[in-house]
Amino acid sequence: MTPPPAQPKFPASFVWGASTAAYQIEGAAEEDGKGPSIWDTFVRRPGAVRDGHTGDVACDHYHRFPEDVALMRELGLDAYRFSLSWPRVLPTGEGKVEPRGLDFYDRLVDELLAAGVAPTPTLFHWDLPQALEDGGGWMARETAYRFGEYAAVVGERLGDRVRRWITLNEPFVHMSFGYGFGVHAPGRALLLDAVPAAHHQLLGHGLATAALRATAPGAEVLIANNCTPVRLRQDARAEADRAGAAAYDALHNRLFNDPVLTGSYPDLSAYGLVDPSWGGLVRDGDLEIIAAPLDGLGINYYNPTWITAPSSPEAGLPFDIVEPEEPYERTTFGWPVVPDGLTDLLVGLKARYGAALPPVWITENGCAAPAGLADRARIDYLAGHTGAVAEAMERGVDVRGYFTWSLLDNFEWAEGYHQRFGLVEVDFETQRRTPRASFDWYRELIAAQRARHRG
Ligand code: IFM
Repeated sequence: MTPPPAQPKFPASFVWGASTAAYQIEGAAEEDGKGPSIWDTFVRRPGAVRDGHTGDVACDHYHRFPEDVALMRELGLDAYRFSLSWPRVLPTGEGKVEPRGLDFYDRLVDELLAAGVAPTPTLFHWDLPQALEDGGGWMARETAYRFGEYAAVVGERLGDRVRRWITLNEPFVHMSFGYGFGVHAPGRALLLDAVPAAHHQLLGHGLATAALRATAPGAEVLIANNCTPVRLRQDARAEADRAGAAAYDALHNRLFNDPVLTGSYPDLSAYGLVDPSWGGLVRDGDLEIIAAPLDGLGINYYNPTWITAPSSPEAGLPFDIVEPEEPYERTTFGWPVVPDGLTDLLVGLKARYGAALPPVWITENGCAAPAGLADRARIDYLAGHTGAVAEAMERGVDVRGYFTWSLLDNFEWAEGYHQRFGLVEVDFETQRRTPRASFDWYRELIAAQRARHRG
């Protein structure tokens, strides 16, 4: 096992955490008045999810959360990032609150606090109430207002005990996979016409930020953006490749970071969006709402993206995504393992946004590794990436915490249960939880960091 003492020293206040999401772990898909979400619908579409897996039961966390919180306590976590299922709280996304749904999160928060783990809820991790999707989903501006109202309901109930909140998880991935390519729920393949789903999620973020601050005194509000450093291949450095890389960076990273940090959208003219209101989509005052000052920027990092100019002028996008030349290790998902990409990303954010960059939180980072308990690959991944965070901090980036993805093996969206991201193995037949070697490694890392500050 990689010895934790080889790890760099993080500040005493650094927060060590782990992340999950409601649809990926809770199960209880139809229990206690919960309404259907777009994922409950999507998983039933033939061929949508590998082997027809669903999140109906998942890790049965809805019933087993005390056992899961006990694992967090054993791990020594400072904080736990989970998401609330919007249709568990508001079965149709608006109007009548389902008290049993809200009670579940109330109990979870209390259990976490009793274990000394700070609850860090995300309000939206892709499981939109189906009723709202029926009205247009995030393509409809009204959904942003419904999201603000939902945030107020949750803030009122949990705001006396929750300090740090995350509004949205990875709006880029939800827009592109869910509305652009249709490989995630709601399964709409609108390609570039999916851009309203970006603006409306961001507007929802701004409205939810205000609602949380109004209902939860002292709330600290973050957004969790999936970010990727954009790289060029060694053999492809022509101007056209650079333009492709800039266009990709604008779509994946800047479309979601610029408005919340600077109150403006990046240049998307490479995508045909030339007029500043994007055909009336962006209304007067929207960007002021979206740019409400944040207490932190959450970053979900998995790997860089290599880009070239589009291979043919007829290609629908102003870039091609290509493979790197370097023979990187790969996760079982096939994603390259590139810890220094995380350092580059963080240092790049600081260079781009300067004083406008609030404290950064790594809200997700982890890997899918082969099944089994001796997950050497995950230990190496975590050691490399926590080291990369320390390197960025040495280079002046204010990083406040690190949440690994994920505490438990769980429902990995279109991959079903085939990709195992957990520090804890879950046997989906018996629901037995077994900590892996990476669990012990992370526990020892956290303990060693604490000991260093005591000693
Ligand atoms: O499982 C997902 C999570 O829901 C969002 N970020 C990436 C993870 C791994 O694919």
